[in-house]
Amino acid sequence: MLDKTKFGWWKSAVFYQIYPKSFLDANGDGIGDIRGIIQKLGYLEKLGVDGIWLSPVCASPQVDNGYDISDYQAIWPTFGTMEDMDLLIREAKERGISIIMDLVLNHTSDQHRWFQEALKDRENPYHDYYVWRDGTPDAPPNDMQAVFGGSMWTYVPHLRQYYFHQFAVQQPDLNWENPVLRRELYDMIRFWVDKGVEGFRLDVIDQIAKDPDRKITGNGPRLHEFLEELSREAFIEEGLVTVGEAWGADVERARKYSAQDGRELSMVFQFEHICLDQKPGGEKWDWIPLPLVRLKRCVERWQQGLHGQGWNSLFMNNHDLPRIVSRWGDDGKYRVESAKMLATMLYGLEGTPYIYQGEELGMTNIRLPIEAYDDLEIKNLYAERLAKGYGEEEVMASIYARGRDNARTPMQWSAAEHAGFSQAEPWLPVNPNYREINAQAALADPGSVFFYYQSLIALRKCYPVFQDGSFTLLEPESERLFTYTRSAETEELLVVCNFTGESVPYLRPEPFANAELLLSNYEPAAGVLRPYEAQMLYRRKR
Ligand code: TEU
Ligand code: CA
Repeated sequence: MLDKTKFGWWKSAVFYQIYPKSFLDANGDGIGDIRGIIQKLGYLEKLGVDGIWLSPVCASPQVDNGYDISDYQAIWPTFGTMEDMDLLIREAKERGISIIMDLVLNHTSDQHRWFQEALKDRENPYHDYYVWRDGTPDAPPNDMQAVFGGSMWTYVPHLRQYYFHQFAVQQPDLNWENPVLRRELYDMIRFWVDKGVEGFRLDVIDQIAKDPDRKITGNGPRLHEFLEELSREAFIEEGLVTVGEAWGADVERARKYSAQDGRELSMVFQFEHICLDQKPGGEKWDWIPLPLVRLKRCVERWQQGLHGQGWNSLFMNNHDLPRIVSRWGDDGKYRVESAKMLATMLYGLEGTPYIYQGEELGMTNIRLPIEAYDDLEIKNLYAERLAKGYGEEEVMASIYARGRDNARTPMQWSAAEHAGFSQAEPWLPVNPNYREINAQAALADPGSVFFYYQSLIALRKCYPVFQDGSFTLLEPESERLFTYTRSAETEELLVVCNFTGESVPYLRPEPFANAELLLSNYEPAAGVLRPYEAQMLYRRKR
């Protein structure tokens, strides 16, 4: 059992991300809820995870599915009550599962009381909780473009000012230069710690030190000063696990974020690896086939760059990303084999792994008619690119491959109607492949992706080399195989992954000729790796 009061307990932990809206609907309104999560704690305990990263459950008008918070200390009624949240925290803890809350500290909803006060007049005490610039209706302060499209500036006529928003118009940025605001945020965090929350995921945390006059959003000048204050004032207990979402992180910055001295965070989500299949000079919607050699070099840099100097998170899925088995595996003939191969590649690495709901079932992307999509980012992209003259087929291809709703279709629990997610029509269509791909079928099949993940999670707790072995990339130039070792003083791991749908000749390095096979997605055959074959081998050095 992990001692979660101790700094660093997360180094041998595996976390599971739940997108509450799509996890399980317990009250039959077609939307997932907290009672639904409580019903599935046994499932998560069986999988063997140590914590749940809960995407936002706080009060929100749901413009960005909860990443637009209107009250940090209230639960969105459709998700349930504060009593439900208290029960979830308690029931999870009884199963050795920590609740890690998603904190959105960069912005609020425009329906938040603070922003409604700020709109009243320039002298209102809450006005300076946000970022304002004087101006005239026809001339925003500069040409910065928001992540979800349009200008980053929105004009408020009665104030004759613009307010700044890196995301949607309904997500005004908070002004972290204001110490009174910062104190309010720290007090709010302590409210959740006092309720038994044992960690936090920090939404776009590298964007809080924005400096719009210099067109800076990520990695602003006071960022690490703010993070150190946040850690000092709010993340007081050394056992609190904190993971920052940092799209702009490189290895050097990540060393600062995750220096294992508690000054800032436990780790960050960096995105360099997951952006490698983005067309150079393009947006996220323009992609290229996975450049495997570049992926291997990227992983090598992050593994070696943080070894003994920081801590990696390990993920390839989340609520903003298409499903990895469709993206870098094969969601057709070799769906199970490739899902297991991708997991093997990830779980042999140094860092804390994060499973995104449904990843443990090998859930796949979906193709919907444009009117069925929910995500504002998809809708804005569709309108923007059609207006720019892109063909509809090309725009839909981008949405099918890269849209966030790929990850947000309801969790597939069984072959029952609506995949057992709800008794009612779900808020977003269920993937039609739920009849074959669902938890009930997986739990009845010893060869399922679920039991493969369960084995990987268990293995990581058995051998110290998973936590502290140094990383060495083998066959760096291979365009088909990703093989590496993790070496500790007395033990060594060899991870072998065939990233292609063809068989590839393969001979194990001599030291591993008689190594113990910890896990594989095939019955191994001498001298060859079958399509998407993965092997995890272990040897004692002496
Ligand atoms: O995401 C940050 C973010 O920039 C992503 O939205 C990403 O840029 C985009 O999805 C590219 O596809 C965080 C949350 O994870 C995301 O769900 C929120 O929409 C966003 O912040 C605003 O809070
Ligand atoms: Ca519900």
